[in-house]
Amino acid sequence: MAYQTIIVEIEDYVALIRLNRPEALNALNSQLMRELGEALTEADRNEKVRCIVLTGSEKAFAAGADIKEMSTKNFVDVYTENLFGDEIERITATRKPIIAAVSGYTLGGGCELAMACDFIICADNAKFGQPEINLGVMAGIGGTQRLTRFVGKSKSMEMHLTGRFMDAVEAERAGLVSRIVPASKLLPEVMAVARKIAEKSQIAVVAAKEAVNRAYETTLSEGLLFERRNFQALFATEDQKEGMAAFLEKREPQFRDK
Ligand code: CO8
Repeated sequence: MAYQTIIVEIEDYVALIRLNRPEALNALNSQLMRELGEALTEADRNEKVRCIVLTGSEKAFAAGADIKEMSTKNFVDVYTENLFGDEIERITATRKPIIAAVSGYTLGGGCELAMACDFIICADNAKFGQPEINLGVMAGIGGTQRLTRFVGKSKSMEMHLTGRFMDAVEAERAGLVSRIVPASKLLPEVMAVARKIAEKSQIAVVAAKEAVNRAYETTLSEGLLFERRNFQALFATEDQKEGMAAFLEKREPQFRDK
């Protein structure tokens, strides 16, 4: 499919989706969010995709929702359109793992988009923030909830109320990102992680992703039960037999997603 605001490449079972509005530091407008949703739906369906990487440019993952596009809207517009509401849910509904490879400005809706992915690996030049307060508004696609779960109330509250940015080191220390890599190595590193995930049994990958995400949605006892059922269910797969046999036979497993 031809997109104007994103670029999609598929290689080695990994779909690399690049946000591509360099003139606006990848600000998220309606077209970009719609195209991203379509690309994720395609990637989820495509048998040649086993992991997804979402990235921007070295200067900006995304500098927020498009302020120009939003500036003329009133309450009725954003309420009726449910601006970006469906699109952000499309990201969390994606069954295959999505890694956010984040470099430079990752602000407002851009930070919220990265946090809606399954995990974030960032470059050493990354800057995270929820500066909507400076525009007389606030986060609207998950920032107050997801950032708080990632970094705790104090830091999240301070960031939402002051609009200050967090650098990569602070983000890693606070648990927002899984790790930091040099900006020039970001994409090769993240693609290597994605290829590693793509080699696993995809049944186990989806089951594990579902279970980790449950930790954000439910009580501990329900989450533990969900985990146990997924664990038990994996014993109905050929990949479990293959994975354990390969270990005992000291060879690499050949997973077939069965
Ligand atoms: N929207 C639209 N255009 C943008 C945005 C944006 N968020 N960010 C940058 N741009 C544009 C600039 O206007 C500029 O365009 P032009 O050259 O035509 O003037 C171009 O990108 C380059 O930007 P700068 O010249 O400002 O670059 P600097 O390196 O000087 O500064 C900054 C970089 C610090 C990132 C600066 O651009 C900035 O502060 N951007 C805005 C950051 C921001 O406030 N983000 C939050 C936006 S609101 C939001 O995300 C709401 C989320 C909730 C969504 C709910 C549903 C919609």
